[in-house]
Amino acid sequence: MKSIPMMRLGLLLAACTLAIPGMPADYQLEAITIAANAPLEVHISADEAVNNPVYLDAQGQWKALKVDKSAQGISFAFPNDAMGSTVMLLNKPAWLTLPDTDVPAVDAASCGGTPLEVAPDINLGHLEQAPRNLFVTVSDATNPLAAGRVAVTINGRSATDLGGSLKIDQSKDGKHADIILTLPDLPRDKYEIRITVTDASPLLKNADFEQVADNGVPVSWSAGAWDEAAETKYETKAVDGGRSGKALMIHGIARPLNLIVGQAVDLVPGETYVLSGYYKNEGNFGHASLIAGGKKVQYDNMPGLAKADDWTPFSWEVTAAPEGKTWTLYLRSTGIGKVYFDDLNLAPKQ
Ligand SMILES: [Ca+2]
Ligand SMILES: [Ca+2]
Repeated sequence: MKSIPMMRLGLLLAACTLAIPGMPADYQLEAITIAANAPLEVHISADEAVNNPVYLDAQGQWKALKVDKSAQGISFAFPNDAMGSTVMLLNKPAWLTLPDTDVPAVDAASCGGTPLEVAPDINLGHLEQAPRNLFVTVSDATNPLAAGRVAVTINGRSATDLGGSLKIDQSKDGKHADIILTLPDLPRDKYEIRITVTDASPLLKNADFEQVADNGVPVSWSAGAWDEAAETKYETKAVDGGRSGKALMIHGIARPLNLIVGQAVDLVPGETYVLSGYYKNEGNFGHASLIAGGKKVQYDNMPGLAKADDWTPFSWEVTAAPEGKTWTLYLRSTGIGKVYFDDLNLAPKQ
């Protein structure tokens, strides 16, 4: 009997992360988060590499950080315009471009030497023989690809655990990569192969809510209410008075209220992420959820936020379900009153 496996090649492409564990040395980033309530002078060892150091100011702009070097070590003052907390790159590589608003794209794909039509999902249909290899070329317009974080699964399991092997040839600027997957011997069956590729930019888009659409809702986010009734009344929009510039306001006015502001996020299955940011809250409501597959695959909730009159940091650790395919991050409220979010960050746990 002939072997007739059917193969489906799914390509998930994601904008991703500032910190990239396991990347090749050429594209390694070390981001430092520093919080300070009072003037602060930071001293570090003279052995640390410092090159084009930058920090994020309270307006969400990357700026040069002034650093003093001496025989005793390296020192710098906490920037005044970072307002309490900042992310710094002491060693900002020349290749890193911030901000980055595009996601990686597939340029070419082939299977066993036969070219495939390029698409996010490629259905190979019924094949006479299991192919021995898959070849995909991907590129990012703005930043290097995170080659060390390319993930390949076959029916939800790691391709390398199943005996496959992965080779990645990255261009000198890092923005193009050939991904060559040599497949293990596969018995006759139906297979889904998923290749996840990320770049070196932050994962959430418009996470500081500075870009606002005509309807008042922050760009890249969609707002609405679940379980809405005739009595439901609410307002969701970007408002002035944020921790930086504008902030997201979710204002519950009349119940029932299950208010959501969501953004699709392209995560790597099984990887653990940290959502962090700042909030203000008129009551004890407001939280975040990570949902995959219409709640069926993953529905994780951050613990509810406490009342807070001033901008207050929060963070939440959550693992993307190994069997997940598409995720949406939701900022939510169920209370009557206002909850505000600003300066969010979503990044793989280091
Ligand atoms: Ca990009
Ligand atoms: Ca802001």
